[in-house]
Amino acid sequence: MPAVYVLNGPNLNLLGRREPGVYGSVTLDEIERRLREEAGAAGVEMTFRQSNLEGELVGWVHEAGLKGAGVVINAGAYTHTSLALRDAIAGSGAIAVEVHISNVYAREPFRHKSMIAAVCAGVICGFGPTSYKLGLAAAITLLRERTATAP
Ligand code: CA2
Repeated sequence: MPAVYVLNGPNLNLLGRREPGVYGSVTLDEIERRLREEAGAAGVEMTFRQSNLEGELVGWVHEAGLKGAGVVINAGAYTHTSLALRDAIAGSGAIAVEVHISNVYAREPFRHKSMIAAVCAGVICGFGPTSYKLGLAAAITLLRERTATAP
């Protein structure tokens, strides 16, 4: 059964409780619930985690890679700063999809640069919680393509 890790970075535990004007009113628990429905319907095993610690996220990327799982990652502010996460994604061999709730390109210039985008298969941003659903669908599609073309 294909597996996908959905990883969330710093402060995303505050979703739906603070700054609703920027990030909306849907909580991270509700995003997890919606994704579990999607993953279940697709026959995919989903692991959903959040951490405010860079090293913990790095460890989970390694874990996903060792299991041959895909990764959907909203790295939060670490997106723009973390060489460690970039190296972890590149080194893990995992198929990774970067997602963001907000349209980072419509925001401050410091959010226009992603440290991890180049080592991800692609980036989805600006669709609110739907970014996660699109990211999961992309990761599942890529995992299935990889399996279909494996020697
Ligand atoms: O739009 C996204 O998903 C972001 O990854 C969210 C990050 C931000 O640093 C990125 O540039 C874009 C921030 C996550 C913090 O989430 C909060 C939610 C509610 C209240 C405060 C922070």
